[in-house]
Amino acid sequence: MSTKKDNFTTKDKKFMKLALDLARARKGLTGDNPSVGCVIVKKGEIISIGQTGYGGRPHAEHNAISNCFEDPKDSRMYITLEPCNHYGKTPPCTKNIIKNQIREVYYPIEDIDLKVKGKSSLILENSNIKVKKGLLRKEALNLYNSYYINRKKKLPYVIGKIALSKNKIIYSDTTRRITNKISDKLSHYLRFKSDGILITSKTLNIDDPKLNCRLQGYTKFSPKRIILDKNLKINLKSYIVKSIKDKNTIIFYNSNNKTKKNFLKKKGAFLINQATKKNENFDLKKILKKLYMLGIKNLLVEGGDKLTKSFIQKRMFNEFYTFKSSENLLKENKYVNFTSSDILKTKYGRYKTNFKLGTDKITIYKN
Ligand code: AOF
Ligand code: ZN
Repeated sequence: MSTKKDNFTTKDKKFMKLALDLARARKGLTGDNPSVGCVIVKKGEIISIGQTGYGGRPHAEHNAISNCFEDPKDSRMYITLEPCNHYGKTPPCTKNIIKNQIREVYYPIEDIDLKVKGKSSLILENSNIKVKKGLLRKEALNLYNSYYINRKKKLPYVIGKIALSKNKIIYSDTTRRITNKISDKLSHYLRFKSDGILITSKTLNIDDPKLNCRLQGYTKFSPKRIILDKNLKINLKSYIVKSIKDKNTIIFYNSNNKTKKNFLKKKGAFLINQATKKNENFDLKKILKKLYMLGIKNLLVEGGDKLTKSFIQKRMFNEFYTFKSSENLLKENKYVNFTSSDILKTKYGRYKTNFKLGTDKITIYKN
């Protein structure tokens, strides 16, 4: 049965939705490559599924074809993105599709990569394969928003996150924990989906954070740690410094402190001497450009108040999460307020979603 509007059947939508779910699940874990999902259907039954491999290869179509439990000859393939048609690090998926005599190929949108864009349908149709485009297009565009930002702007997709109490305190030296354990799981999920996590040396020295992903079994997906440390004030006894190895830590600095530089380099940190104007902080846009070049396609910013504000003011977060507890924190001893509530509304007021995790309220603002 096809719906009037778009000529796709309910079943088509179901299969493409599954392919999109597969792609979404692998999102953030495919490096330079977009995460693609693929479902192969024969006589109305699913005979295989596939996702882009960790790090970006093999491609989803290759994985799906290899995993078929029936000959894919005369089957229909649902892919979340135009299949590639070029020799990159892997051979063209179109060739694999033709070789396996797949009869019909459905994909919602074209690839933005100019090596690929718009050429696949002709290649497939020349081999008598029926191609249908546009199925769940809106959902696919939404999924590949970060890929488009990466490729078009040469910038990482940036997610910001802050935890605050009901009375908007983000740090108190009397109570360290602000939000609950379920919220913790979501923040670690955000780390799992990111290639890099950015903080300042000021936050590092106050909090001594671990910055890793502590979802059980997923620690190996912890993001690279990126520290903004203009004057190389990083505490050498901190957890982050102690756990530096194999360039898992990128430090931006602008200082002549040779002893500290050599110490950090020897430990295995990746040091970047980033010029700044006198008495000014780093140009965040330049930092993001460098990070993109270094392979950071999805960046999580777990800033303090100041860094977060700079990102909000420049609308440099693509998404921003607030994790708000239902409890007030005492304004005693040392504490830090979140000072960006108003500016957040003016800069990001248009698109936001709310939901509850236990008694915590999560709000996602979108650019
Ligand atoms: C697909 N399926 O799962 C993905 C695709 O260097 P290569 O061979 O890996 O090619 C990289 C390009 O392939 C990448 O820039 C993007 O255009 C496309 N990604 N294509 O058919 C996939 N991830
Ligand atoms: Zn491919």
